[in-house]
Amino acid sequence: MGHSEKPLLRALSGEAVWPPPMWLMRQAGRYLPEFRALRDRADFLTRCMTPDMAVEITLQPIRRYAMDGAILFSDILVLPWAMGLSLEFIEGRGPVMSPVRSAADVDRLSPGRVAEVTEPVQEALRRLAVELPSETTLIGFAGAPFTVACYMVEGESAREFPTTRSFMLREPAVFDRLMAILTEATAEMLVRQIAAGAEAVMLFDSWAGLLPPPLFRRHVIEPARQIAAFIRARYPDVPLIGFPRLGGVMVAEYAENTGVDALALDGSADLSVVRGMLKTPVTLQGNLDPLILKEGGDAMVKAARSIRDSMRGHPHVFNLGHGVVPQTDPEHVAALVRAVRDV
Ligand code: 1CP
Repeated sequence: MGHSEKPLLRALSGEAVWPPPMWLMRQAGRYLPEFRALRDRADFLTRCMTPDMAVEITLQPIRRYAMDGAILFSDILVLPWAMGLSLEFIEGRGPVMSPVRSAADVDRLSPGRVAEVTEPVQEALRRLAVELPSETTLIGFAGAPFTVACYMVEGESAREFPTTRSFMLREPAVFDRLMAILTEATAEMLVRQIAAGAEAVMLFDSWAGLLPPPLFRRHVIEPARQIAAFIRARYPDVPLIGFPRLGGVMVAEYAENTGVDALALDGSADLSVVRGMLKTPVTLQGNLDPLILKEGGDAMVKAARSIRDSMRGHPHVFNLGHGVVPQTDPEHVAALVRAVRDV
């Protein structure tokens, strides 16, 4: 299938495709028995940095469900790790890093070594570009600078990231310096992913919703605008999906001012209302609640169809509002795929 005939790429370039193309955030993961089988063989970072494993895990949900998009198996925290920060994924606690909380800590980062350290990621993308079915779109990704900074300053996950937000307010110059390093490194990393075969890229700003409007403009919209411009200057035809999670009414400004091609929405957004807020049309992606998918049944089919049908005639990529939760029955995902594709 030619590049421009892939349903997901058509939708991301602004075409209303019916039924909408679909893929799911965290479509590769712990809810799949074939993922759990591999998981016991190596730790998380090893799986990300070993092309054989990253390729295999990326392909698992494609084989099972023929999703329209294959998102590379990796993690947003590979970038700070590649800059030299220690990183461990601890069962039940999530990612743990050595915290960055001073100018000296920021100066110790080594953005210059990222390209070399992440070479196995590019290798996985090159192999996937060859191995994927011809109608499937290969998606690269990165964490947005603010969300990655949250994990770096906090040193671990948190519900509200209080240390990071206090640090941002108390040490704005140091925080700005960290954001500048992350913005540049993220843009360069996404361009390398595209060079290796990614046909679309997504920027995950999972914690964007924590910021008040002036700081949302400064730390969410402005870095995304710079990253989008950097990519567009080199690859004008590769779509960028932005995900300012829980951004509320700020998502309209995000879509207008960043230059992203598609706006991914969390489960709290009403797609029709957001569409009405936008002056420049962008493709909308989303946004079934992952817990509705976990429960499954008729209620899930109804909720999915309601989202799908509300976007009929407009450019839409069907997805969840956040990642698949590990307790999800793989049969519920199969039922969701049928619900979205049966017309
Ligand atoms: O072995 C395991 O179970 C590890 C779980 C896991 C997985 C499967 C982690 C640790 N990361 C991933 C893969 C991953 N992470 C992908 C792969 C592709 C796919 O979607 O199938 C992607 C796109 C991510 C992105 C990611 N990682 C985000 C942004 C999206 C989101 O979920 O908000 C974030 C915030 C992370 C950090 C992270 N990595 C892993 C965990 C458990 C977390 C979240 C910790 C937290 O809740 O704060």
